[in-house]
Amino acid sequence: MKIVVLSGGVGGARFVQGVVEVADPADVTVVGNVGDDLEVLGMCVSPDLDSILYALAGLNDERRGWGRAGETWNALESAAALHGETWFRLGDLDLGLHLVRTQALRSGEPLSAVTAGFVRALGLETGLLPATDDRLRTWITTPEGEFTFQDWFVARGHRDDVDALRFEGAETASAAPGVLEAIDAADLLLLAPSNPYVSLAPILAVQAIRDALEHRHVPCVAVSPLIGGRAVKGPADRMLSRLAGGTSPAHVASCYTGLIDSLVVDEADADALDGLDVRAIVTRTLMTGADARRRLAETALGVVPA
Ligand code: FO1
Repeated sequence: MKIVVLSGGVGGARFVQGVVEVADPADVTVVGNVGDDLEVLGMCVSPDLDSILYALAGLNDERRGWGRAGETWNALESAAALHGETWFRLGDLDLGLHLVRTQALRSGEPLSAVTAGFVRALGLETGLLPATDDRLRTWITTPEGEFTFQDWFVARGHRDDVDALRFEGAETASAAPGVLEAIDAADLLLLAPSNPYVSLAPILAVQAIRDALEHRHVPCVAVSPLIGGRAVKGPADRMLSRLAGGTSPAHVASCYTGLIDSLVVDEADADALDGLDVRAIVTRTLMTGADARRRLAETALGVVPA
């Protein structure tokens, strides 16, 4: 069964790990968000693609959710001593990847080709594609002004309420090579339990990807990132309250109108299915460890008979 997963970083990467553990990894293609990408100390950083890459390769820091296990921070400390910028923490192991990517991008290689090179180098069978090779950046409008995604998320600790989002470059962005072909060939489409506004909306803002999902001939299943109406981590619940008017499964599904057939929701939300206009699949969604993430992936895959 061929599967395409649209995913953001941390929570999405954990889910993707579960999917490749219960399906043939070679049959899975992950399309990652690039709206969070930024330049730090001259390095081109793609946090969500990297979280997925590290998770697939088993190099990820499970507890932190981003970056590499066993990381050290010597380069960052050296930069700090020289009054360099350190608000966005790049570890020593992580830096190697950013160096290679930055050189390749500056020499004109597209992000999809650079990412495919990393997948090959790490011996992975799963496809990992950026949503687009074009420049697409998420901007967050708050009562304090408009900020780039990482300024708002990391530097300001996502404390400001969000009034609106803007995906710079999305109007003219094309899907990266392979994305539409993978969607077209898929037997199942999955939306990872990522933040609908800042992780999945930038992918869906690429019109050709949205169109491909709208015109799908196979089931599309989203996994809600909320448990009992609360985010496990991060600002998804606050954003849903403010931008969608609530945190029920119906509010989550309203972010994906016309794009999904089923929503996987936690048992804690089983009593709050009023107004949900897609099929609900109720299970335990907290990915506490390898078993839990595999069970969640199996439930999502269960929509298509084996
Ligand atoms: N998140 C933080 O909260 N603080 C950081 O300093 C930070 C550094 C970082 C470096 C590389 C990387 O791949 C991810 C990093 N993240 C950091 C995570 C990232 O900002 C977000 O989790 C994602 O962009 C949201 O999906």
